Amino acid sequence: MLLNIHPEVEAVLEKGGPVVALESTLITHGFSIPENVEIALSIEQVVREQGAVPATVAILGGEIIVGLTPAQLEYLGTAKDVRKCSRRDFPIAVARYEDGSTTVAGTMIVAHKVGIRVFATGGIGGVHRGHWFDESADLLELGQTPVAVVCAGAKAILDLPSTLEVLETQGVPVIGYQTDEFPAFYSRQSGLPVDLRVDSLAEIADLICAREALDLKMGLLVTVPIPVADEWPASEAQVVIDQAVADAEHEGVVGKALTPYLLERVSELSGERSKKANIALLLNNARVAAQIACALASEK
Ligand code: PSU
Ligand code: MN
Repeated sequence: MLLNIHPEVEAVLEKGGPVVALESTLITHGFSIPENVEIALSIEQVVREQGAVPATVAILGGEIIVGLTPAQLEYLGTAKDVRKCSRRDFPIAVARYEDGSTTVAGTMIVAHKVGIRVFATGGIGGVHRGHWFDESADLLELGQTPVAVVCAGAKAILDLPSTLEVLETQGVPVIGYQTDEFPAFYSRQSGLPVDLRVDSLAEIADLICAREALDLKMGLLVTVPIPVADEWPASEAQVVIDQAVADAEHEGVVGKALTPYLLERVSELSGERSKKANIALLLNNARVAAQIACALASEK
């Protein structure tokens, strides 16, 4: 079977209950063994604590899995040569019976196929600094796949103004949850405005329902700033990020390897600092996404 939905996830979806999709590239390309699996399990736990069901998405042996079991998650977290899957990678991974982790783009595709309306991640991909032709497939997916993506904005390893321009071109509403500014992942502010600030979960649910009623096919980006206590101040982060970007340039890293390279380099250069912030914002986003899923489920 091409698509394998975990029975628990399927049962909740059938009732219109709250489900939150989760990506798996952060497990295979974002963090290292064994903390990657621990982090993924904690994210799932946070979703459950809010009363929603987590559905981590990946490809195992060419089969698309919606809702990894803990054993499958452990396997993926330790497997070698896992393909990082955005839209273009699906036919390859499926036809060749490969293991694949899904990016934001890849997870949106699968979430929409099975009727999951809300998806939590850390940060979306964007336009790379100095490589303006390198636009993450996440941005184009947001333009064509109707899923609400909850994130802490995009990392300052990216060109944030250009990223927001592409989101505008793609017709993606950028919502700030309790913020006027587009968050910059490790830090709460970027100096760039969101399209709309909302302060309640009910307002987010209304926006999702309005988009659905209009039958518009784009995603909705819900940005949530990292909690104040966990923030890595932009002034400190920027020095490290500039160094990582320069190193990537020097080493000639391009294409799908660029984002994982930059993430790892920032982590190395900052010690535990970037990782600590990254984990904190992932848990926070999962919590907000689960609350949105619950608000949506109770609207009907
Ligand atoms: N940003 C992060 N951590 C991540 C990613 C992005 O802070 O792990 C991952 C996500 O899965 C995202 C992908 O969808 O990288 C984007 O990769 P690219 O830039 O190659 O499209
Ligand atoms: Mn890219």
